[in-house]
Amino acid sequence: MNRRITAALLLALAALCARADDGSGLWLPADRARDGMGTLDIARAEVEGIADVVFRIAAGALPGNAGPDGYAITRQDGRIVISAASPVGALYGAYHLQRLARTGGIPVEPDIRESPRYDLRLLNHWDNLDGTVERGYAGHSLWQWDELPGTLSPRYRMYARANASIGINGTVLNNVNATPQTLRPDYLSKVKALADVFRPYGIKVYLSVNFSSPVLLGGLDTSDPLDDGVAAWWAAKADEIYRLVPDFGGFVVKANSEGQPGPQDYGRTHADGANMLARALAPHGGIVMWRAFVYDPDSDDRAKQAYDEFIGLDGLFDGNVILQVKNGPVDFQPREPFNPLFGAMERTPLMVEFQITQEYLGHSEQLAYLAPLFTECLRSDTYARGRGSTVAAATDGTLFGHSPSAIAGVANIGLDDNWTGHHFAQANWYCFGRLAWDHTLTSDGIADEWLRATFSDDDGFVEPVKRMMLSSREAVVDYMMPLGLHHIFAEGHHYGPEPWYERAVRPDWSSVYYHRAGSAGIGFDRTSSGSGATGHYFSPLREIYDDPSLCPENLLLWFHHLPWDYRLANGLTLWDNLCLRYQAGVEAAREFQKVWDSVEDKVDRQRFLHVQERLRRQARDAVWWRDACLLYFQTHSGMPFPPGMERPVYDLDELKRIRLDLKHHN
Ligand code: BDP
Repeated sequence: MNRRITAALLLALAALCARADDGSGLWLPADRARDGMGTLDIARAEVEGIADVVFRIAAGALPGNAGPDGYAITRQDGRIVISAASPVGALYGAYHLQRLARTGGIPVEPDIRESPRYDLRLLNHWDNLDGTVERGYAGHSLWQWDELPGTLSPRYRMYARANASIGINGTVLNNVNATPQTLRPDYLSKVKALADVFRPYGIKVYLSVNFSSPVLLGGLDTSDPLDDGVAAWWAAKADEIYRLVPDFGGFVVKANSEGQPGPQDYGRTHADGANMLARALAPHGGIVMWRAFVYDPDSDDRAKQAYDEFIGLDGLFDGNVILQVKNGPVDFQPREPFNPLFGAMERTPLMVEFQITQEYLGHSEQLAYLAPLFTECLRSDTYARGRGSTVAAATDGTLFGHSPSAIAGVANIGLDDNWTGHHFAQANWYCFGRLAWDHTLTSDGIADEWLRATFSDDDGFVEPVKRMMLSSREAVVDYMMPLGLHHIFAEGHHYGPEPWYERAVRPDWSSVYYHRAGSAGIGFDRTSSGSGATGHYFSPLREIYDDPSLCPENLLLWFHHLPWDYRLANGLTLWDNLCLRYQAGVEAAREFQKVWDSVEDKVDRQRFLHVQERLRRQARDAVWWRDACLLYFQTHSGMPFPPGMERPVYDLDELKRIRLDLKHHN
């Protein structure tokens, strides 16, 4: 081949490669730190080339009560000074500086003082020891259990770095549906190896434990929390763990929930179970995060169960127990009201559990930026102590004074090159960390930061794409389950619609249990004349939720069963409103495609095509959702589609035959 042509080809190839990005770098610049470095050296490496920085670490380096993670960034004699009480605080300061450099620049005279709102900012991995991930949509588990502890994947340190850069300081390595094997000595040595990699980044490891471990692993004949032998078994196990991992964080426990064992198997309470484990960890400074995700097939309303089971236990938990409560009373739906346990258990520390992995929001196929969902919950006013008693205040220690305060997010991270499957799902990992650090940050501000650091600092890219992100969660709500509808997903995979699903093994796993559509109307009556769940909220919320004319429309069918011709504020019937919301969702998803195409020349080819392909699917699946739900609900309402609504393109029977390939979705 002619040399000049070869050279030209090579140049073209190089240009193409430069425009390719697999997303593995996340929001971070190239890593200058190396394996084996201590925290302060990492901090130095992170700011190398960014500014002339001096670190000042001293117990009293910061005014007031900034805590070990706080930092200040100022300038003195021309140099940037990062002051902190601990090396980890300095590292957070370094990441702050790095973020500024990537998102608009470091101010000439910085006067930054930061300390996190929550003490413990945790990811929960639902990773199994066999490498699968429950509700994971980004490939297999990051943890290579077979190779540990001998081989350390380079991704472990990258993972720690990414987390530290957004303030996450703890990780629960394994699934809440925990196998007892995790606590075997060989697995504990693997856990130690991971903890050693994470430690310089300020990240502690935690484990989910199976409550029956004394029987299943220890060979005891009971796991009764009030049995001395059982308590001794756990105490010895805790000693063994702390010998390997002196800064081990503690346990997460899913007990008496979805078939998992727990103290109720022995006629004991959640408090009995949690306290027994807490006493095993207390001498070492560890904590128990006891989950409140419980529901019973016999209960008349799944949304009431956690409250009913836990409210009477307030004040009975040991000081190192935190109750880990999902944001809503059912299960990570696209929209739920906040869980009424928040604010209601004054004498027990509660933490919010969010789900970052989009089990119910389109997996890693669909773009749904979750900061609006997270902030909606955190800023909801519980009215526990009058106005301003937000979920955030009730959990961050300010309202009731509990410490440590904590928050958790179920991770969306896997072995995929880009970590999270969808490039935009990285933003959900990112925004969870940022909000755990400071829940007063805005969805807009976080999206802005993330886009600039991850894609491009060009306003022509950032502005339209940010608008798309900010409207994406509401779009998903609209085309999946608007007006307070919830849990009308297909059996098994929770990706597509199946509002006609009624033959579940338990009624509360079917869709009809939740929407209750019939000729008389649609929605779940949770008012004082229905299941009474509205009574779990403080006044004035209970009255507001109880009255359909006061209830926020976006929660209407969560709390009310209403006739199809019920009139909403806009004067249109409930049926017409439902139709138009579904339609609006479809239109929004189509708009995302146009927005993305409009920034084609501002994004590298690889990520552009990847996102373009996913958005195409999102628009298609939005139509699937709209048609499935509306055609099915129409069999109950018997009402025509409103004139302005686009007509369904599918037949109901055709949609009922769809079976998804679960390999990609579960
Ligand atoms: C549900 C998931 C299930 C989890 C459960 C939990 O479908 O896989 O095990 O939550 O949080 O949303 O325990």
